[in-house]
Amino acid sequence: MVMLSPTPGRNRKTMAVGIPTVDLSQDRSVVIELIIKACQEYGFFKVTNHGIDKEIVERLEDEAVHFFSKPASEKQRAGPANPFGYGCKNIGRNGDTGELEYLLLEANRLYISKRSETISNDPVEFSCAANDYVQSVKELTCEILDLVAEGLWVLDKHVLSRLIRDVQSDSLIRINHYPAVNEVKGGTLPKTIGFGEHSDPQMLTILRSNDVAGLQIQLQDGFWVPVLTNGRFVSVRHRALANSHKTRMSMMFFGAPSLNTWISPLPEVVSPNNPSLYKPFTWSEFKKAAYSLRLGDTRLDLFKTP
Ligand code: GA4
Repeated sequence: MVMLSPTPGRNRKTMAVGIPTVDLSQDRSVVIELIIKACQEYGFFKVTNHGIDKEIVERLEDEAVHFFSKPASEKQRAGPANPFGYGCKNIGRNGDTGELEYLLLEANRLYISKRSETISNDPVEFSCAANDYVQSVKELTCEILDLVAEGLWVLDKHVLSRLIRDVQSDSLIRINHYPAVNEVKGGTLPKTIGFGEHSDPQMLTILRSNDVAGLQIQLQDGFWVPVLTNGRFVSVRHRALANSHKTRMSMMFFGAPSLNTWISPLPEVVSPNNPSLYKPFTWSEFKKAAYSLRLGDTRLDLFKTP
C-alpha cells in the first residue's frame, strides 16, 4: 500500500512519524532500495514528490464531497455496491459493517462514464474528474511497479506494470467517507471502527486521504504481491477509525490484473533452495476466495503448496 503525501499547504500529520517515506525525486537506485525495504518490512510507504497534480486530486475530492452531502435517497440511486456503486455501512457480502459510506467503481473509462449518471447531476463532470484521477494514479502505480521489478532483479522490467496497463485489468477505485463521530468531552469512548482490519487482495493500493487522521497500519503481518514475490513482500494489515471530530475521506486505487491472469512466483524469486510457496492460480480464483470470506480473514493459506 502506498500513501500519497498531502498536497503542499495542507500539511497536518495524518499518521505517527516513523513510517517509511520515499521521495520519488531522488536518485533511481536510492528510490529502488527504499521501496524494496519498505515492501519487505512494512508493505506500506508514503510517497512524496509523486508528481500527481493537486488539481486532479481536488477535483475528484470535491465531486465526492458533493455526492456524500446529498440526501440518502439520492445517494441510494447509485447503490447498492454489489458489485459496484454506493454502499453504506455494509462491507462485502458476508456481514461485515463499518461506520462509513462509500463509492466503489471499476477503474475503467467506459464503466466510470456509465456509472456517473447515477452519481452526479453532471455526469460528464464527474466522469472526467474520476477518469483523470484514475489515469494519474494508474501511471504512478506502473512507475512504482517498474521500480519494484527492477529492485527484484527481474529481467522483464515491465512484467508487473503490464498487468495494470492491460485493458482488461480488474483495477478498482474506492472513495470512503467516514462521518465525524463526536467525542464526548473528557470521556473515553471506545474507538469507532470505520473500516475493520484487513489486507487488500490486489497487487498495489494507492491511497490518498484528506489529511484527517484515522488510518492505522499493523506492522509485520501478511503478504503483499505474495505469490509473485514468493512471500518476500508483505501486505500491510490496516484499518480506519472514525473517531475524529472531522469527517475523513480517502480515495483508493486498487491495481489488479485481468481476471484470467495466472499468478505464480516470478522466476527470479524462486530457486531450488527457495521453492514456490504457492500453487499457481488465477486472479479470478483468488478474488473469489477473498470475496467469499470475512474482511479480516487471511486467504493465501488456501493456495499454499502441500
Ligand atoms: C478490501 C480492498 C477493497 O476495498 C475491496 C474490498 C472488498 C469489498 O469491500 O467488497 C472486500 C475486501 C476488499 C477484502 C475481503 C472481502 C472483499 C470486502 C470483503 C469482506 C473492494 C476488495 O477488492 O477487497
